[in-house]
Amino acid sequence: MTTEEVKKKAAAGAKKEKKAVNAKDLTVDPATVEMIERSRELGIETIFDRAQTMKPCNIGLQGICCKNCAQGPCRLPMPKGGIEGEDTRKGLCGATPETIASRNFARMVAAGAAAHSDHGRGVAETFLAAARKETEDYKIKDTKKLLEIAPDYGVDITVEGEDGEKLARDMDEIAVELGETALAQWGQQQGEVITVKRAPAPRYELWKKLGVIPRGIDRETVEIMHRTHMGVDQDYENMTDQCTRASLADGWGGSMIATDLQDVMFGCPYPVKSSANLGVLKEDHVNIIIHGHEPLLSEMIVQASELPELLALAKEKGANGIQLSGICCTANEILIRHGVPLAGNYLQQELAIVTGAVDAMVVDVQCIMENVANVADCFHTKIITTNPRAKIASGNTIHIEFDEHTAFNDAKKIVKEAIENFTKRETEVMIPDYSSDLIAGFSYEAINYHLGGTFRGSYAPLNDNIINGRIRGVAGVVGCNNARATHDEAHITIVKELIKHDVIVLTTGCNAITCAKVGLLTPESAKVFCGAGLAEVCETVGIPPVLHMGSCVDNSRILMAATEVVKAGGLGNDISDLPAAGSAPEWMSEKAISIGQYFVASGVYTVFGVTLPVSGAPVFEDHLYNKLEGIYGGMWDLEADPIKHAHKMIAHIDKKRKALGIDKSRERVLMDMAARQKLEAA
Ligand code: NFS
Ligand code: SF4
Repeated sequence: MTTEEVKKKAAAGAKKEKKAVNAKDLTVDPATVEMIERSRELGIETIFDRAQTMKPCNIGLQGICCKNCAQGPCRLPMPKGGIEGEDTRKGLCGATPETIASRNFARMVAAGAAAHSDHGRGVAETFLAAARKETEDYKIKDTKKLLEIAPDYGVDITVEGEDGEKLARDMDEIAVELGETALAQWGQQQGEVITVKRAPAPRYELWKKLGVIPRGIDRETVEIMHRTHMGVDQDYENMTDQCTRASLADGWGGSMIATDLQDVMFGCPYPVKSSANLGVLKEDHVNIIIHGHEPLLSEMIVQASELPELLALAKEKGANGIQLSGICCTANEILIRHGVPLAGNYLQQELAIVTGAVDAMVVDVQCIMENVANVADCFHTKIITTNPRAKIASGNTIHIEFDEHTAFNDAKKIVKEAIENFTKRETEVMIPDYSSDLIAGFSYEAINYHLGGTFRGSYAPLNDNIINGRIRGVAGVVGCNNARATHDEAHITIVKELIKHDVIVLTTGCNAITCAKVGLLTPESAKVFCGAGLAEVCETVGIPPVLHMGSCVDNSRILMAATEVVKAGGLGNDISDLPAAGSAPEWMSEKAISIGQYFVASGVYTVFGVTLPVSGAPVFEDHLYNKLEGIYGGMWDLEADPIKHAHKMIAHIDKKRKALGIDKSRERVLMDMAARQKLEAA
């Protein structure tokens, strides 16, 4: 389509808006500003426009709309001015606001845990196929990691020789048994999800005492669906316990197993260089964007796009090469293992297509906006769906099913489709000229190596720097973008505020992409943005102050890093003792709720931005925000203001430093710094 035709077509589909909000008020990312403006110039409607024309429902926002049976929906909005005296609000069946809000919350946990875990199941199935050599396309690549994790799954890595000596066990045998054990965690009915035992011993014992250790990954999610059916669990505390079981089955189960097995198949990530933002697209290349979550697909596409025959085909079609890039967590997966650049985060998916330079957007599962199909329809861009779970009904997408047994061939077909499409570009290409350098790929193993100095080193040097006060604490800042908040603003403000106060940041998901775009994933940024203590550590070790650990499934890496810190000693006995906090500044996905719950149950104070759908049920809200601290040592919080948000985390970190008796050391470091700066100034 020519540019004029695009305008006509878009105008026919778009709703007329009153007055467009200035793009600069919708995002702090200059590339996104340019592309919002471009979309408007072409008359193409995006989520940024729809967020203006459609406001959220005030009752749903408070979490107190129940539609779990056909006598409802029953809506129990907070009376203006709050509750005076007894709260008499009830649904038809008598359900209280606490019951309704906790049921809705639990269903979010179930959906989030299911999304992560179903991803994990697919990985486990493919892993097993690879181990049994039923597929040529996937291999057991990282045998070092295989041997490291096998014992955690109860898999022997040695066999007894004839004289009783220990001999190395056959690698294929180990892999098959590991795959079988991993896959069995989903359907297991009794006992414990095996990887939960990786938590620090006191944490594991606490869970055991509370009776919240997940029995099987699928079972806990199904039980949430049962409990939230009309007329079942009507006790918000009991419901929260089930949220814990299902979320632990995610974070310490499905997600953790996914990360483990992906690392063994595709390699454990170590730091790589790359770049981020829409400027990574190349006008003279075939641009393929991979969007979604599962590395099973993207790993094959990375390989296919390097095939000489396909590169030759691209040349033949007039392109100078094939440029792969990613959006959302698929982007993070192929970045941390191959250095493939990041095109953008969640809210940039439609805008990537608006550049006119994307020949194919290949999607699998999760966080894919249905509207990409409408935007693509205004251009030559092909949307290629690949997963049988995730098709788009729109007539202008194509489905090339991706099967683990024929994966490489499927990937070749997809890449070829994109190359053929390169010649069909008609609309003027407009790629915003923004991209930033980055270093990513800090698995907990890599952090160990960087801070410890040897592969089998330990977290002791990190702990020392926390104890001596140069590093004030550790924050995990993760999660989505949300069209109800200014794109990227809270992410950047919170992370900068944290590192300015000497809090080192571990990041994943769309937060990681935001940090990448503003240069926070470079060692050089330490000098510019960090407090003196953290800057000194980063400069000495040569690491960025914000460590990119991968996708949202890789939040399990943060749990493992926290566990390593506990093990290294000197900072208490459990994750809840650590000067640490979690944050999801711009969350929107149900996965984030599952993640939040497993962080909290793991002992982490976890602050969400934007909103949480519990404000209409004050007793349940108090349970999440306050009471859980007495049970788990971690609790939820909500703070939409980014500066206050960061300072709530810092206050919690300081509270933990004080409890550990290391608050004074920090004062000494700061005095040292001041003294040194004075000397330097003199
Ligand atoms: Ni996480 Fe990753 Fe992004 Fe949110 Fe979606 S991509 S799995 S859910 S939007 S961070
Ligand atoms: Fe209303 Fe109760 Fe039915 Fe919910 S379960 S819709 S509160 S009657």
